[in-house]
Amino acid sequence: MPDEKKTKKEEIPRSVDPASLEVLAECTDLQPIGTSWDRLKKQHPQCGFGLKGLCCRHCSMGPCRVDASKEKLKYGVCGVDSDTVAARHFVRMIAAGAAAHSDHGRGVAETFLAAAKGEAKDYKIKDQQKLYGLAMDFGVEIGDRAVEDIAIEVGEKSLGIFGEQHGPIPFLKRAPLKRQALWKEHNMEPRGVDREIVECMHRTHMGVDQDPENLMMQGNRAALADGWGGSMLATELQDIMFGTPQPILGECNLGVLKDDEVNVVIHGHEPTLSEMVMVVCQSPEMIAKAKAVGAKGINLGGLCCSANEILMRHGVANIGNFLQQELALATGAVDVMTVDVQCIMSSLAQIASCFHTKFITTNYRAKIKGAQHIQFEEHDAENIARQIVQMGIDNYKNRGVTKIPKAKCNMIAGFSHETINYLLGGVYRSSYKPLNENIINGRIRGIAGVVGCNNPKVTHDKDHIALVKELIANNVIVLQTGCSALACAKEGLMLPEAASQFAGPGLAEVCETVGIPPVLHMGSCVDNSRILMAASAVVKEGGLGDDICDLPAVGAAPEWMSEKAISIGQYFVASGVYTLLGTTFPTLGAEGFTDFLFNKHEKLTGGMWGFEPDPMVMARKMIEAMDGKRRALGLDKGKERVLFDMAMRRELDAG
Ligand code: NFS
Repeated sequence: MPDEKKTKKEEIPRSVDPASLEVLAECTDLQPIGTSWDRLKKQHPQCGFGLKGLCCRHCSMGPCRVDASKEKLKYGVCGVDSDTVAARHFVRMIAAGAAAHSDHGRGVAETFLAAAKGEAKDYKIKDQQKLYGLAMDFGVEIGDRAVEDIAIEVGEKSLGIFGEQHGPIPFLKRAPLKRQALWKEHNMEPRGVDREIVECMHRTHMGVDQDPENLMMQGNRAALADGWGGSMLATELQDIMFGTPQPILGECNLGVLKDDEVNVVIHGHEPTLSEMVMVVCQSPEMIAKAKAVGAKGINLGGLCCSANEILMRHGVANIGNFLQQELALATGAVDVMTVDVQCIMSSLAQIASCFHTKFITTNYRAKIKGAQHIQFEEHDAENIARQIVQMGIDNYKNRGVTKIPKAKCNMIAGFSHETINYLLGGVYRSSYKPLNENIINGRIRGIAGVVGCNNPKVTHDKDHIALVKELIANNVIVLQTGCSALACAKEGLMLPEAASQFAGPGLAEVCETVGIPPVLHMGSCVDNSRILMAASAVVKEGGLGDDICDLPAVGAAPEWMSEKAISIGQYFVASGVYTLLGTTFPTLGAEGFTDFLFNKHEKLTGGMWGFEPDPMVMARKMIEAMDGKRRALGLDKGKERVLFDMAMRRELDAG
């Protein structure tokens, strides 16, 4: 049996964020439900088998606890061993994560198609160039056709990709040629994400696929169908409808809530409603209504990835990341909060009921007991948004005492991969060449993608910040999304001046020359697909090998908690990136399978998983891996290497 003492956590500080600590100190009146930290404490000791991936409840002969190190528990009732139990569980996590991203993507595709057909009049095509780019990806004729016609065909093709039966899905072509060949060779090219997820569920059903490595072939396909499919589609279509992000100034942390304005808060993931709420909050008519009830105006703020979406496109204030959703309500200052899908704590309706807050669910997929449901319909988007904002205005007068912390921080968000291209190369010569040159000459040691959630098992935001600070101090440029991005933004790492304050001399010099922070906010979690695009662009620029696995690039999710993080990590691993999790790793009880993920997988895709709970050690492992890639590229010799320009390439080809 798992040792109780070992699973019992010592008390650790709940957060490093002063605003969160301030609200937590006052949070004594949320009983019986409390905060996630309170509930985690009550859950201790947590199930040791579950923690290590050794609990199987896929059939009613179980639940079985299967542990190879215990004679009695070597096999489940059906004969399954620990490696297969852990592998099945891991593949199901990938399937669930991929489903979440991709069902979001499908919702966006449906709104996009309705907008193109004129059935969702409140949405427009904002980025025509990107639409044309997508049309070319899908083989949709452009010619002199009307934008709407092209958009309809692109929308239909996009929707079709989710259910694509034969594959490979079209965005795989965006990867470096060598990567595409590797996927083909290993039969890893995904079909549509729907099909890959169904196959994950089939293979992990009792008595089907019992070979952990074969199971992971399917896990890889499903994850790739997410990263290069569902998630990438979500990002592309959102950019076309709402605009491709460009660097923009924003504010973050609980201190953005306002005492004298109506606070409207949106939480969740899908930007279709939040974009409309933003439009409505800015309308003179609604502002006048807010003033009529004694408020100075309407203050819109976001939480989690909904926040990232409207922050990076419009600079809308960002209240906080995953562990701050309960704290936002606990300030007593939220007049209305809407939630759509994903990462919404089940406690919110109860916490809202401790205050005057109206708590509204908006997606039929995600209803919550105790919440009011207002179904969001794309064809009536603005009206529904107006109804929600009006509820906030009407509720303003019911506010009791508020406890809004002062702490907030400026940040720059909105670094899409197109913007990075443009910033680095300039308007006439947008290119990743300056980035590649600076990696080659050693000013920049490598690229890290640091992403993912918060988890109350570790001190809120601490590991994100410690890891990212250590990386930039060692001249590693950091690309971020999701709640990790928000953690570092609150620490001031997403400001240009962070370069001189925190970055090593080489990285600081590059950032100061270009005018960017050393830590770049690339968006929400579906926007991890932007990091895939950036990595592919760096490979294509030349001089750093010919596949993603050749790059000095590493991924990490130090405070992860969601199944989406597993899907994201797996599509990075399948794309050739060494990717580390912090906090915990869900297969550690299954030695053979974990060894496959942490070591042997590299032979398959050039990428593998790692686990390291200490952020400083994690940084060291990431830097060592980057240095290893630099050595393999011959970049450790210290001599200036010359990037091949077109003339030199032609000469080479002729020779
Ligand atoms: Ni990503 Fe965004 Fe945050 Fe984690 Fe949840 S909000 S989609 S899953 S917790 S980063």
